[in-house]
Amino acid sequence: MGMLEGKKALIVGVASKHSIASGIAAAFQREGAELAFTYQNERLRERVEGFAEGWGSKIVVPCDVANDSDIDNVFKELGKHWDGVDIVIHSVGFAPANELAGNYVDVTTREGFRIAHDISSYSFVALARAGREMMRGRNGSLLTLTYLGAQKVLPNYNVMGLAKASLEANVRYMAASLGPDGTRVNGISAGPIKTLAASGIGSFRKMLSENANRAPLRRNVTTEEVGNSGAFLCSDMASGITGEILYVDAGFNITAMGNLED
Ligand code: NAD
Ligand code: 0WE
Repeated sequence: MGMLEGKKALIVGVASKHSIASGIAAAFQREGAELAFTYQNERLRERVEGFAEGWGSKIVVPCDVANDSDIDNVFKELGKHWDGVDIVIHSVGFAPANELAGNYVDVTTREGFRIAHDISSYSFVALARAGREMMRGRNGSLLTLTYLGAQKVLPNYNVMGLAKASLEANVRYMAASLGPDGTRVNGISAGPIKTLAASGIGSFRKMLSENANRAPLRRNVTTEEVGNSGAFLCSDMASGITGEILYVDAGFNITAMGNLED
């Protein structure tokens, strides 16, 4: 029997087959979960509907997380299909592109800071509040995706590092708030993966090879590996884990320096 048999999961953040959310969806389907999806805008609608069908789901709802009524509407729509929700996956992050290149102090603006924190961190607690009643008392769990840039300085990650630091604190405050409902809240800090969100980043290829060379496993991680770890964290196998950030990064975060092999 699958690890997520009988669980109903909402997945926010599928944009392509390379999305981390797609790796999560594939693992969740394999483990027996029933799935529902959101898409950010009309441009992504048909694509996400097609993916959903492939994962055996007919529940596909629009949701721009910048919009309060979109967030409320997601759970209204889910209520038409399901009597409750067990899992919410938040795999969304955004900052204006011009803030993700160049010297941090020079390129960071009030508006870019606001947008990065709104889309990448506030949206997680907003989804949790909108879904709270449907999740209560089901041993449910919420999961978000974060990055090492929350904890350590990395070139060009800039204001996204602050937004991810906020998101990781959000995981802890949400875990304390929702614990009495029986709902767990965790994050996965994934190593770098070539997704759409990474495709606009100059020198991402170089980052990937530097990462692989320094990581204890001497390689990068895949969306499948992040999906499998997500399935564990959202399953009853992880019933004692909440407020935690789990690194799924081939061990990169434990190192202080690259290995000295050429
Ligand atoms: P992706 O581009 O496939 O996914 C990002 C998603 O965010 C897209 O589906 C996009 O539609 C959605 N999104 C952005 N703004 C939104 C809005 N206003 N409303 C609704 N949805 C919105 O890229 P990904 O790498 O799969 O990113 C998923 C998560 O993983 C992000 O939080 C990212 O920060 C995190 N992450 C990525 C990496 C990496 O190297 N790719 C590493 C660690 C963490
Ligand atoms: O969290 C991320 C991606 C964040 C992201 C990416 C974009 C590109 C397109 C947020 N907003 C935008 N806005 C856009 O317009 N990652 C962990 C992947 C990533 O992004 C980086 C990285 C890594 C790794 C940006 C700079 C440096 C390293």
